Amino acid sequence: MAEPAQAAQGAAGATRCGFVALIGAPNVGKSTLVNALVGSKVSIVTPKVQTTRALIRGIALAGSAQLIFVDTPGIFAPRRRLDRAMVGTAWGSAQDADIVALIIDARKGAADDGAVLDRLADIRAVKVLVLNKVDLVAKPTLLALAQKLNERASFAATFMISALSGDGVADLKGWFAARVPSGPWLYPADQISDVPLRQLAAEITREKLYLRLHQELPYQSTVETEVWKELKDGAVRIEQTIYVERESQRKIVLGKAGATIKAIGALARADIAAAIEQPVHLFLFVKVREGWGDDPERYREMGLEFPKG
Ligand SMILES: Nc1nc2c(ncn2[C@@H]2O[C@H](COP(=O)(O)OP(=O)(O)OP(=O)(O)O)[C@@H](O)[C@H]2O)c(=O)[nH]1
Ligand SMILES: [Mg+2]
Repeated sequence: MAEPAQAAQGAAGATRCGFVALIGAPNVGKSTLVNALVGSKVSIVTPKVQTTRALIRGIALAGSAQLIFVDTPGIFAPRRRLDRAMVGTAWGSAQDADIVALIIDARKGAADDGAVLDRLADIRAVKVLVLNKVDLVAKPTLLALAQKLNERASFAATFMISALSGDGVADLKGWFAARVPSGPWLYPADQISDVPLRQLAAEITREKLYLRLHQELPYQSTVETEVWKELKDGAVRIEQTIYVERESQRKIVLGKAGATIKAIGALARADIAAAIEQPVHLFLFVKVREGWGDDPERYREMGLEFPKG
């Protein structure tokens, strides 16, 4: 009798498996698209730029293919050390992928993407162009944009999708599945992400921080899970620290009589509980850690390489 794992994969040698890196400017919808392709929320999404900081792998099956989608931080002109780490990690994943999908916000056009397009020429992977947010744009504008971008770089195909509504996502996934190389699956059939639960929980809290706080503050904060304790009643006790740069920022995160942190905690707790399918007791602490953006340990916690100099 066949092993269940083999049965799921079909005849030996018939499987495919590959890495698809999604790159593009901040806020174009890369994380929304990874979540849509996986069919589950593995990467956080906010209306703010520079939400994703490290590589998040979302894993999906399509027929006999296992697709490993690599969500990357948006590519932009980096200023701070953290920015450099984020942009560097995005390009690194493009170098390693079998397929690179350049995601463009169709509403904005390609104004921000000149530098990305130039550098794309050095990437050996198969390249596809994905115009996202087509729900916001008229058809003639889309066709003109597709033509312009295809003149700038060599793409194997162009897709027009809405990651938000799901329009065109299944076609895109099918295209990837047909083109990743033959080979064994790298992850168990039921795995949808490589993000450890502690990190996922920290990311969810960071999403709520981004949604709740304004201007520069979200960018000057980071979240770490310090304690993860399974309780006898089946619930989990999670303690997290939100690091900020200054005392004035700590006060804003706490809010009047702790109202802001309470609201962030309530939203995060609900989402973490839904993600891990367990009741959660969430405890948030806010600490000032001046210069955390230059502390190698914080980068290790985020899964980023620490850029020197
Ligand atoms: N209308 C519309 N909005 C979208 C679509 N896809 C994403 N968005 C929105 O665009 C915003 C940014 O989405 P993200 O998925 O966080 O973008 P990202 O490219 O991962 O951004 P960074 O992580 O900052 O690089 C969010 O408010 C999304 O809801 C789409 O197809 N249509
Ligand atoms: Mg993102």
